[in-house]
Amino acid sequence: MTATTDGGSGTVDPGTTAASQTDTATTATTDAPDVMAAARRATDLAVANLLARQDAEGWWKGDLETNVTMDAEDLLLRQFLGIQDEKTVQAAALFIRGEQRADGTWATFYGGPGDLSATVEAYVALRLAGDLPDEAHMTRAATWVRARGGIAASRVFTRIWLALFGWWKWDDLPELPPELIFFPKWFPLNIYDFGCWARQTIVPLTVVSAKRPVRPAPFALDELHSDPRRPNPPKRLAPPTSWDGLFQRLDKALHLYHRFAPPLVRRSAMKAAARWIVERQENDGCWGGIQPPAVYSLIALHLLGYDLGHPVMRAGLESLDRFAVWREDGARMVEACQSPVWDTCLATIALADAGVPADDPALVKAADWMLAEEIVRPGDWAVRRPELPPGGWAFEFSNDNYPDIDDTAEVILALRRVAHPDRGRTEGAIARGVRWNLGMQSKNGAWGAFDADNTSAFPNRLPFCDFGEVIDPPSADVTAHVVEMLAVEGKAHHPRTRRGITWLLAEQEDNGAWFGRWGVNYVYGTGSVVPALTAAGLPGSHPAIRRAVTWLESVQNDDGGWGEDLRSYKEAGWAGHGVSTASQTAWALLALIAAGESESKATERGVAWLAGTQLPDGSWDEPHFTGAGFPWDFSINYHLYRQVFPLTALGRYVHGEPVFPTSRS
Ligand code: R01
Repeated sequence: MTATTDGGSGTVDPGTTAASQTDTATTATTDAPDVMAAARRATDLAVANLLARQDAEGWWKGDLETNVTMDAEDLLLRQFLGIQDEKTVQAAALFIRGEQRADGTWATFYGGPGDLSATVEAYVALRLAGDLPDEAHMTRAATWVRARGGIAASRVFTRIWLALFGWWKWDDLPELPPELIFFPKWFPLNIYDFGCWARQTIVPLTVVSAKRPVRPAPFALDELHSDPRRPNPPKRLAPPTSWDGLFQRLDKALHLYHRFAPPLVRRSAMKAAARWIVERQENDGCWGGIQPPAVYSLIALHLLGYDLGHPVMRAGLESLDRFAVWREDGARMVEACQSPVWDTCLATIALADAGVPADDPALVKAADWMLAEEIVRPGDWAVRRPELPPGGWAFEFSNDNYPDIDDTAEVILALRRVAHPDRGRTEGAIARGVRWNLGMQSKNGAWGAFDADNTSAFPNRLPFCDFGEVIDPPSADVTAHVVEMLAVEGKAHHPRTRRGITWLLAEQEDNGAWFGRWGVNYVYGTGSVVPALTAAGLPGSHPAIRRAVTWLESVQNDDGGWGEDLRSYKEAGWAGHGVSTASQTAWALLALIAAGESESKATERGVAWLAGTQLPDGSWDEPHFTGAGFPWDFSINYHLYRQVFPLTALGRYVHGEPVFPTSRS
């Protein structure tokens, strides 16, 4: 039996996923007692597997797999600074070569289409590592790139990297001046209008693109232009009355400004940007716990005169090495960021809901570690909420400037499941986290990931911002996690919780699902919202929940599992459709169980799929990417999702709804 991949509309081509399908045949006709027995066995195996993966310090962390632009940009940075060493370069090249597909391209997620920017960057990285343009794998890549419009058609970030080496003209890139740093926080396009990940990337890039450095490369790249004599064919401007046309003309004005900017203003803008960047370096040397800002901050500071021996630079460069995962085959993979807090709270929830006692040493140790990770000082979020006292959690090891609302909600839900001996300490941390999350509610009643009211339409309009998300508006998945947490904290009737619920109910799609901003996709959104609504007291019979159940049942695969292809972010027909995966099956089950459907046929078949696809060591395989960094543009395979979510779903199937030993509700 194979999974349903037909999106149910004429626009999809199920044939294109055939190659990536895994054969996970399970029986759909098992009796309920057998399913329960299989679920118990699977739960015990999965608990043992997860417990064995806990670090001695109490945290869990799965690899965070993204795509080869991370690895390529890491090599390009080393080349630019002149600090490349042969071992690193060759290990990275080994990884990049291993990710290339038969058609010569690189994708940004498993089974995805070739991505022009990723293919250009990977190709250049391999050339830096010594691969020659006439080798078969390189020719295949270059031919494909030329057919797709060449370098000129790649994203702005890719062309900035190429400009650093003289492979692209700085003047042929959109402008974003460093004077942006002077815009007050009420002015359109001030840096706090950008989502925090984009803000941290853009501030150093304004410095780099004002400096326009060129460090000539050891080879030319003509083979990546569709027409090497005209590397940048002119594009037609949109009419001046359209948003696109308006911002294209703004960009022309900014190019003019680049030539005539008063040197004094420029110099003080550069200085302000440098100060802003240095102030945001974390104790472990990184920036925001994510790789791209670190890479661009190091280049910007270097251009502003920080030599490689400067403590800021030294710590920054050392922090980059910690993003590298060395694999058994000698390949070196660069993580975009690391997820220890997120993985630890999700693992704690999974183990507790699977019946591990609340005072088990493993859970107490995890709680101890999470308590020590609490962030007790203000960060960039305070620009919009200056009166709000701090108290929350970030996703990564070191990211004190950017706690996020999602992690804070889930950490509280995890801490509530543990009987930590220091009750006062736990209560204090939870109380501060609840207060912080309540205060971070956006005007519309919902919650974004890092900031309140980060909803300006302008950043996305800039020609500079042609990749990913650059703002952080409220989403259904984050809002659901906050609502669930507030309900468990006895605040289901708090006016802010009620506004969140109202927003969620209004946000439900016509088909009964909710959009998944940080997980793929409607299965994640629906799997987050339904348990939140029922935790807040909505009965399983509520029409919104009935419609969600009907939708989930309508997209269940023939094999009993659920899966959703990343193309659901682009084509409506793919909503809820794709090869069954462990994490997505678990999300659907979490919704069904919360809706009171534990004994339904759909739930039983889903549980049977999980039990039937579990590996002998208690884990699951999951090559498909089910995490979203930016919908479609930047996808994440969280390597622990395949473990924590199935275990949570199985645990709730076996033991019923979660228990909160210390809850006040
Ligand atoms: C990136 C980039 O690499 C990147 C890396 C990580 C994130 C955002 C949010 C969270 C927290 C975790 C990681 N939660 C809300 C998620 C919960 C599941 C975002 C981006 C790429 C390009 C640019 C990330 Br430009 C900037 C950063």
